[in-house]
Amino acid sequence: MQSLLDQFAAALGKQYVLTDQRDKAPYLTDWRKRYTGKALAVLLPKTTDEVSHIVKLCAASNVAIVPQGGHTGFCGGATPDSSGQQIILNLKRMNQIREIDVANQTITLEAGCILQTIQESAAAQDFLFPLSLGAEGSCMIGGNLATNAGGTNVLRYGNTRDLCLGLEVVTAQGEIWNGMKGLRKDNTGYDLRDLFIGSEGTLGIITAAVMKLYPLPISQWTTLVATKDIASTIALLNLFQKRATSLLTGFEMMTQESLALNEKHFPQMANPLPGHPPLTVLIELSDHESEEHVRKLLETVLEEAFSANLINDAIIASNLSQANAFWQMREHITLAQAEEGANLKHDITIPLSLLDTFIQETDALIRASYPGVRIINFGHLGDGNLHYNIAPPPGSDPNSFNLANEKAIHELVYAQVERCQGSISAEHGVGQLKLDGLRAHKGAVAHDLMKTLKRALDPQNILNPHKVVSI
Ligand code: FAD
Ligand code: 2HG
Ligand code: ZN
Repeated sequence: MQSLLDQFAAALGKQYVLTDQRDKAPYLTDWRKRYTGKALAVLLPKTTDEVSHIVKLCAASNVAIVPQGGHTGFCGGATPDSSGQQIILNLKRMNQIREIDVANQTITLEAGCILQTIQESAAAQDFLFPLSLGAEGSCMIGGNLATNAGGTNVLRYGNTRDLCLGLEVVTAQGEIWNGMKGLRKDNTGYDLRDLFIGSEGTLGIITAAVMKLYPLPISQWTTLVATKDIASTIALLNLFQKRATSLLTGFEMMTQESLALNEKHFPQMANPLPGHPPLTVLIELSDHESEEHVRKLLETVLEEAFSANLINDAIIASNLSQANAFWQMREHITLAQAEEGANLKHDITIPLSLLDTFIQETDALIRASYPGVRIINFGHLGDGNLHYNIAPPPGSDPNSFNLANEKAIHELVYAQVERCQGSISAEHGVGQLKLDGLRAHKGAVAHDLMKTLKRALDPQNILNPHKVVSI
C-alpha cells in the first residue's frame, strides 16, 4: 500500500493525504455518531483533474472510495467500513463558486461549496438559492446533490434534483463527464444528470454543478398555529395551497411530544403558543409584490381557518427576529433528539390522503409493543414528509434499547409505510442505514434495475460499495 499512498501524495501533495490516526479521526464518524469506520487515508483534492487521477489510481489497485462532503448525512453513506482498506475522498477544498449568470439565473459551483455560503453569495446578487436545511452551515452542495436533499422549501421550489441543471462527474473509471450546461430543456436521450443525483456516491463523484437561482422575495411572513389533529392540519394546508398558491413556501408540523423534547434541552426554545397544543404548525408565505399584500393575505387565510375550526390559536411573527426564533424552534428538534441520546429515525413520505391513517395506526402499534417510548413526529407536512422518530422510554439506556429493538421497530414502521403506499426514504437517502430496508421495500424489479445500473457504471464496485445497493 505504501506505493499507492506515495502515488496519492505525488498527485495531491503530501499534506493533502492524511494517514495519521489523529488527522483522519474527524472524517471517520458521522454527525449522529451512529457510524465510525476506518480508512487507509483521507484524500483532499483541489481540482476535478486531481479527483480523476485519484480514481484512476484506486481503480488500478482495486481500492474502494467513499466520497464525502460535510459528513452531515443521516444514513452513514459518507462513513467508510471497518476494514481500513477504503479511502475517503473529501471534497471540501473544491469550494469555488465559478460563476453567477444573471441572465440565465444560474450559479455554477464546485462540489465542496457549503450550502450557506451559496445562499449568501446568491443573496448578495439579489437572488434566492432556495435549498435550506438545518445542516446548511456545514453540508456541501456535492453532498446535497448526492443525497437529493430536501429541507424546508421543497413544497415551493422542489428538492435538490429540481434545482439542478448541470453536473460534472468523475466516473468509476476516472473519466470526467462534462454535463455542465445550464439548460432548462435538454431531451438528448437518457438523463445522466438525474442518474447521478441521489446516487449517494455509488455511481460517480460529483465535482461541480450548475444550479437554478430565483428572484429574492421582498417580504416573508411567518406564523405559528395550533391545530388539534392531522386531519384539520391537512385541511389547513389545502386551504393555504388554494388561497396563497405559490406564495406558500413553508408548512412544517411539530407534535407536542417533539416540542417537549426541545423545551427539555433548550428551554429558550419553548413553544410560544400557550397550552402545549397537540400539533404546532409553522407556516411561511413569501411575496414579490409588497409586504402589505402578503400580510393581508396571511391574516385573511388565518381568519378563514379560525372560522372553519381548523386552528385554535395563531401567532404571527412581528419582526424578522421573531420569525427566525420560530424557525430555530423547528430546527432544534433534531438537536434536542441528539442531546437526549441515540434515537431511531424514519424519514418517510406518505400520500397526504393516507397520512392520518398512517399516524393513527402506527402510533397505536408502536405504543402497544413498546410502552413508554416517545414518538418524535415532525417534519415537512407540506410534502407529506414525516420524521417519525422513536426515542426510548425515559430513563432507559438508549443504546441497549436500540440494540434490542431497532430492527423490529424499523420493520414495523416500514411495513406500515408500504401499506400506505409511501416511501421509506423521503429526503435523507439510503446509505448503509437503509440497505436492508431498500432491498425489502423497493420492489424486486426496481431493486434489480438499480443493481444492473450499478454493475454497468461501476463494474469493479469501487465507488462507495455496500451503500444503497449491494452487488
Ligand atoms: P455527506 O454526509 O458528506 O455525504 C452524504 C452522501 O453523499 C454519502 O453517501 C457520500 O458518499 C455522498 N457524497 C458526498 N459528496 C459527494 C460528491 N461530491 N459526489 C458523490 N457523492 C457524494 N437532509 C435533508 O434532506 N433535509 C433536511 O431537512 C435535513 N436536515 C438536517 C439537519 C441536521 C441538523 C443535520 C445534521 C442533517 C440534516 N439533513 C437533512 C441531512 C444532511 O444534511 C443532508 O443529507 C445533506 O445533503 C448531506 O450533505 P453532506 O455534504 O454533509 O454529505
Ligand atoms: C429536519 O427536517 C431534518 O429537521 C432532520 O431532516 C430530521 O432529525 C430528523 O430526523
Ligand atoms: Zn427533514
